[in-house]
Amino acid sequence: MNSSADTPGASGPLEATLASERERAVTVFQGIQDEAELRRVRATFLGGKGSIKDLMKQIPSVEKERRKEMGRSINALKQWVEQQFDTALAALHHARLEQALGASVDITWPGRTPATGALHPLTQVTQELVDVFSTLGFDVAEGPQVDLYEYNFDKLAFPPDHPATDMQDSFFVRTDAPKTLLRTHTSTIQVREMLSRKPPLAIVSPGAVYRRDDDVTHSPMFMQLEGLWVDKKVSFTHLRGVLDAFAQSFFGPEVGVRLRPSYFPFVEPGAEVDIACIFCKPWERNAKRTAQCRICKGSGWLEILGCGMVHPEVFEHVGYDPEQYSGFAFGLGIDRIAMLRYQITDIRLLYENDVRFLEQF
Ligand code: FA5
Repeated sequence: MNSSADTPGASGPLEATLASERERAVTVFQGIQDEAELRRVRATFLGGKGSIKDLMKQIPSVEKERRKEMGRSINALKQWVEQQFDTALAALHHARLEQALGASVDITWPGRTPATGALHPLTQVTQELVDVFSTLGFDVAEGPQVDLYEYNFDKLAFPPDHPATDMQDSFFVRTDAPKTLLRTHTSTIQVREMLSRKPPLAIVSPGAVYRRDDDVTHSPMFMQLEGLWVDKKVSFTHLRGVLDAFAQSFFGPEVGVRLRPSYFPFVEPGAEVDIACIFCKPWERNAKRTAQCRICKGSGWLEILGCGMVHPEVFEHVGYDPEQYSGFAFGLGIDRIAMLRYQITDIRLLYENDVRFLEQF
């Protein structure tokens, strides 16, 4: 045993306390399994109310010539206690480490998959759509979600009394001049691109749009992808060719496309586009399955977008010569495409951010 502490002769009560505290320090830390308990015991010696403080306080009562020696002995005791404590603490840490290293690990257990994020289904579909149209030669254009009323309606040849221009249908930001609103469709990009570029141009533009709609297939905020191709001698046949190529590349090579006449103020002629139902697959000629299909309601067709040849009045509004140039435009609902692809029956699921839903994609 190290006896760096002076062993005082038991010539007085102070010396007796020093000797007994020294003995106590040898045994008292042994066998303690808990670090907090070790520290509590240490404080009984070295704390503010510990025995060593007490001993210090008693020095003035010792004869003058022995005070120095007493001070040294108390300091030696202090070091001795620290030493005992450090040894006990190191032993405790060592025992804990041994225990941790000794614990057996079953390496046959399946690993825990770390939670990873993923792209939102609408982002995935948007990226795929952009990929398909990029392959067909379209650039990607972007524009603001708050835009001029003029670009959203007037330049696209909407008559002033068209129901879509009503405050009931659109979210207005400014109702005084210049009127601004949350764009109700991505067709604003047609105007912006044509005002800023000379033809020829071929662009697609995905983005969020807003309308006062809210039910299982209509959301107040939703996503559209606009397409526009302007050049000399662009014809309806080109439009048809691009739509066929897109549908077959995106939905599968068997999927047919049909166009039905429709009206949009900024195209002439205009059409609504259906694809053959990708759920009952009418091209496989299983009439019974098609008749019972709940998705296409037995028709064999699903509506996916609106399109048409750019109206000459729109060309005039953006400074293109309609005698020289022609073009086609289309606008598809990205939410609708995502709902078809993943068989989602309520559009609101796409905007609720429920991880239990989103982690399926
Ligand atoms: C338009 O918005 C036209 N701008 C499309 C267009 C562009 C036509 C270029 C011709 C030339 P429409 O209002 O039909 O058209 O909307 C297009 C698609 O957006 C719809 O087919 C539908 O899939 C989707 N859509 C419309 N309203 C909502 C809504 N509230 N929630 C989700 N999707 C919607």
